[in-house]
Amino acid sequence: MERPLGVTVSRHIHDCQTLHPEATGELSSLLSELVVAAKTISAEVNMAGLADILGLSGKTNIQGEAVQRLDEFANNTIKRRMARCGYVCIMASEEEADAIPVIDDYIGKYTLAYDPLDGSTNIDVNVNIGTIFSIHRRHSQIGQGKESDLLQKGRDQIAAGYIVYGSSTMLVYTTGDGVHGFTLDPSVGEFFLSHPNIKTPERSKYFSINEGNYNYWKEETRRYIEYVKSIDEETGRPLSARYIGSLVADFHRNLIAGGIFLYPSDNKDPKKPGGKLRLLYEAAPFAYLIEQAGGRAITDDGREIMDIEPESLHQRVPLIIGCKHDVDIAEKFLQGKM
Ligand code: AFP
Repeated sequence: MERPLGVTVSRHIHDCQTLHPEATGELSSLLSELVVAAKTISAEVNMAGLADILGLSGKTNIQGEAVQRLDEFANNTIKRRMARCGYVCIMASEEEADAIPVIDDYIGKYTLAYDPLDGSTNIDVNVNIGTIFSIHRRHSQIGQGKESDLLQKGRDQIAAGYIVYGSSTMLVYTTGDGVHGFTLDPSVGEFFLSHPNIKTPERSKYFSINEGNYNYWKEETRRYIEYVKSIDEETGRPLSARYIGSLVADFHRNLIAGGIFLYPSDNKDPKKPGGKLRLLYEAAPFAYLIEQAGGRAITDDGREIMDIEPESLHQRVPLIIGCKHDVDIAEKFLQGKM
């Protein structure tokens, strides 16, 4: 029996490029290189449990290669591939303190910020994890990119997306023409379009927050969470609670099924008053995706995530993200207006 002819991610990226007559094809090529990195990481993630079984003293696998921690493997896979792809001038990784230069002969016109394996505490227990990426056009003119090229606000992204390694591997991305999702068919090693033009539901079914932090939250946050848990049939409350602890997985579920995710500021750690999540690698790319899908992303002090000018590579921000209707209500609570 013939297989149906699916739309591959490369075909889709190319078709989106034709919507922009000024495009040179470089962004499409950059995205295609990222797709290859994603497939490589996906294959390794699928072997996660086996690596230990096959490894000798946890150090070498059966081929005599070093068994790396998965997050280190993912970071190196993206770094090495993108540093010589020819389309990037500088990178920043959630795993590395400083900006990452590219190879001198391969300097391009884009910047790449990425979280190679988000949700890494879930790796060892076979729970969904993911890769997140965010792309900007460089500001500086020539040579290696500068850190300032990476410190651009979310509103200026030209592409963003994530790969979720779950019951199947999915890639979801936007270049500003909607949000599109692809599922990896491992039998042919190709991502096929499975979720064209994703729109997040108008209203949330789920709320996602680490309630273990309840006593560290501000009073306004506590009141909002009490509100979503209170019973009111007319407005569909209580919402159901779902929290995986991998932002990629929590975001993906809420994007498709409808939900609001919160990682608010708290007083748990005086060194991290702005919550836990990073602006460049987590909040900004997801804000771009959710806006493209019809939702909204803010901080708990009323700023639009997309409009925040980053001050440093690893800056943290409080994040409230999901269905617009629910983010609007959360905003009122967080500003003490409800
Ligand atoms: P790890 O990569 O250290 O597991 O952190 C994951 C994460 O950055 C994000 O993916 C989760 O939403 C969030 O942290 C979970 O944080 P808590 O464990 O504090 O709830």
